[in-house]
Amino acid sequence: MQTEIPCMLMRGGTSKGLYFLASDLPTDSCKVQEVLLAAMGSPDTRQIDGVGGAHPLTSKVAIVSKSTVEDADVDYLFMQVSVDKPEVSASQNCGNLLAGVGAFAIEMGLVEAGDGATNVRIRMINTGSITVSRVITIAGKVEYEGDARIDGVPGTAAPVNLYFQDIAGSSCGALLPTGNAVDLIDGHSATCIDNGMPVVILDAKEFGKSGYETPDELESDKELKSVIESIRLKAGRMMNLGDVEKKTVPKMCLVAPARNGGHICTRNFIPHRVHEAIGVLGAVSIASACIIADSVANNVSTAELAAGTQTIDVEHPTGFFTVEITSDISPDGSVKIVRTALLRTARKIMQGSVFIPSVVWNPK
Ligand code: NQM
Repeated sequence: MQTEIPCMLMRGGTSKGLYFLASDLPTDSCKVQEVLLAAMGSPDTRQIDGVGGAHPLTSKVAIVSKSTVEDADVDYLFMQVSVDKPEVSASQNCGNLLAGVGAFAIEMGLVEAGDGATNVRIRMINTGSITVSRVITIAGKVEYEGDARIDGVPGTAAPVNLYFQDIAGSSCGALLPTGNAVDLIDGHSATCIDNGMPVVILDAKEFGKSGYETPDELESDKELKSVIESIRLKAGRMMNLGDVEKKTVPKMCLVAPARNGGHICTRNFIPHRVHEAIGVLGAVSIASACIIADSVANNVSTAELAAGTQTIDVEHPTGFFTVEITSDISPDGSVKIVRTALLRTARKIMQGSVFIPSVVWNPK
């Protein structure tokens, strides 16, 4: 008999994945990984024997439980399930799947819904940081429908507002983990930054690219990918992430001047496929780099170097990602990011059970 595990399939922002209660999964973390691989149908480029969508952005998992700390309502552990390798990684956060966590927590009775909207305090276990997610709730139920629109998702839905505080250095220990706004890696200028997601920012021009290529054009350029991977492996060590060969961080971002009215144009390697849009915390890190003097991002962006609150529009292959950023200048003159806020949407697509072959997990 196959093992039946309750779960929900949700779109969170521009990603999609399975949402589980931690209590429905095995207690042993190795077993959890085997179960998630089987649920998604990995390793297999088509993920034909599971629910994964044959792309890293649709091969994601959120594991949610009541929080064990006082200042959060729920704990959220993000797991990236590799499509074509038998690998599951907890080395990064996912701000897109995060957009569905508040709704899932309310639906599963972990958080009581307020009238009109409910603020859910979510501890992101992967990095230990806390975010507040504002979910629209009407008469005690999550409202998924509404007028909010985000680029990369057709149609409209109810808004999910996400607020981040103190996420600088959450994976690498510092906003600028190398101590510099710019480093030279393999002869290229690189800004290594972590404001919620470790990202290495590179000037597309230095790589013979315009920065306006399509994801397919960039993905099919094998030489470019190998040059970028070589920089990534070195940057990973410089950013206190150790050997990142099997990790999904740091992300690699090619930047160019905005050309559609935004502040900067981006193409993101996550890290081996090119994003059709942009990751949430990836966008937060890149927007933060835009207001750091001399960074690779600042050099091509039109963002102002002033402290205070400003809105930064990050262009990506399918539109814009807008980050509201509040910054301060520390006594030593360095930039301190105080708070960021952004808009996502999420939708419950399916609720039921995923069936796992008993050879993978048979708890009876
Ligand atoms: O950066 C893609 C996504 C992500 C992650 C990635 C994300 C984030 O679009 O917070 O959302 O792996 O870079 O889901």
